[in-house]
Amino acid sequence: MKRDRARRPRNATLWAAAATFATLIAGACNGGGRNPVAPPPPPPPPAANVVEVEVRDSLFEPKSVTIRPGDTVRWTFRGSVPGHSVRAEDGSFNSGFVFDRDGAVYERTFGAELDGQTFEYRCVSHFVCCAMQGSVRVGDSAPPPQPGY
Ligand SMILES: [Cu+2]
Repeated sequence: MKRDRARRPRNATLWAAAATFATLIAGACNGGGRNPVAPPPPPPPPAANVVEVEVRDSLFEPKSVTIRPGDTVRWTFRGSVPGHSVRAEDGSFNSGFVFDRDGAVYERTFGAELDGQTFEYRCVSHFVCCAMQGSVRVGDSAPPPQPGY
């Protein structure tokens, strides 16, 4: 039968050829003889992060932060005079006057959909007198802020 002939070559030459072919195929498939172990899975994406900004009397420190998409910015009051705020120039976020005591916090998460955007913000009380302003750049492709932010 045709099927039997394909399975059992009739002589040693055919067996040798078959063995050589099998070795070549195996080598091609497992990287030339290395142990054929599956590659490790890709590393998980880095966990979302909290980036700290201090709200001091008349300034934000650091003034500008660059974060990864999905990160949260946490503004923490470390001043002595209450009455500060964090208000985005585009209106997308506004803390109100939450910084009424040392350690008071306002947080905002900048999701993946904001990748590549820059958010400039101000303290509404101390923008004119003290240029109390800052910026959040989401992702490395986000443009630099306007001067002063
Ligand atoms: Cu202020």
